[in-house]
Amino acid sequence: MNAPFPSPNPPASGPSSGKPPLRLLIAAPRGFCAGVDRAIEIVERALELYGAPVYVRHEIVHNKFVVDNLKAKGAVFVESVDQVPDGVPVIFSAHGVPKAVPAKATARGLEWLDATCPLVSKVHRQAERQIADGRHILFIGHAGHPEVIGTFGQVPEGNMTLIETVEDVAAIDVPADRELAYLSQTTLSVDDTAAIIDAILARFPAVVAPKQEDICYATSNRQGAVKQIAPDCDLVLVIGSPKSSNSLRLVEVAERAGSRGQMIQRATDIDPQWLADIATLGLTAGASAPEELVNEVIARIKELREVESEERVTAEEKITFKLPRQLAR
Ligand code: 0K2
Ligand code: SF4
Repeated sequence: MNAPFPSPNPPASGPSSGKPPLRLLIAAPRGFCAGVDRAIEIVERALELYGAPVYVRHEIVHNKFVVDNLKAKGAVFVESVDQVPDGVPVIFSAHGVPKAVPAKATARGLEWLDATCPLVSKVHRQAERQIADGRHILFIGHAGHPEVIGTFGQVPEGNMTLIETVEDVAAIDVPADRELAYLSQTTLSVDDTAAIIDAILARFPAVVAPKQEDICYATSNRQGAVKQIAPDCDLVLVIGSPKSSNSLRLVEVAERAGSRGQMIQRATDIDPQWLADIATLGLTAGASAPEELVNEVIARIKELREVESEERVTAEEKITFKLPRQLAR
């Protein structure tokens, strides 16, 4: 006989949950990298040291959840140093800034802290060195991205040409006797960048390469992890912001590896219909997306399906970066 009322505590999952099974493949590494950890810690430590408000130029990293948490602690986010009141410290985001930005802050007598990832700063120093050695730089990156704007702002105007695609290489217009070097944004597609570099080398065999790859370890490890799971997945969810270059690249990698890819900012973005007909779901998170959001998404998926999960680890990451000396304890 059927019970007159539904049980007050129905099983959330399990064989009797009645939910269809779903295999969940979770990519690792995923989520926060060392540069993001450091940038967020800089804002938190600055709030402790100076007290609120502390101003931050641009989203410290491209993640609304991170930014909202820091706002709640007293950080104020602006797009220009001009918006920072006198006497209040300002922090520059992980993506880096043109040289003119700290110069303006100094000229105004503002105290400033630089949360630029050391791996982005390394590209800045290489750009300066290539210019000092008399070379013109071919810079592989995405127009309008703050990291690209910051790196272009390390050298005098007219010394760097932006290359976004293989087609752009054919259109490069620099005097034949000008020595060339190439550099790149840290958060690009490993495969697209390799194709662009091949095209540059084919046209300019004498071009000077960076000492070490500019695409950072976190970007390439997260792409490698998605490549490993995507062929087994019907859909890969990427937790990240549409502004986040490294996260957008993970969606592309999933799609090129034979799955579908979908970016979500948090669990509430999941349309249950996406899961309706699938057997295997992949999950990863961009370098600016906290693990808290990964856990939230897993919990939501478990509300919808009977989940059997497996984490696939393709690399170990142990790298950490020191804080700026003003904040070192
Ligand atoms: O991937 P993006 O450069 O757009 O930046 P985020 O999503 O904020 O990730 C942190 C990386 C910052 C610098 O590389
Ligand atoms: Fe640094 Fe790479 Fe993280 Fe960007 S994605 S903050 S370059 S470690």
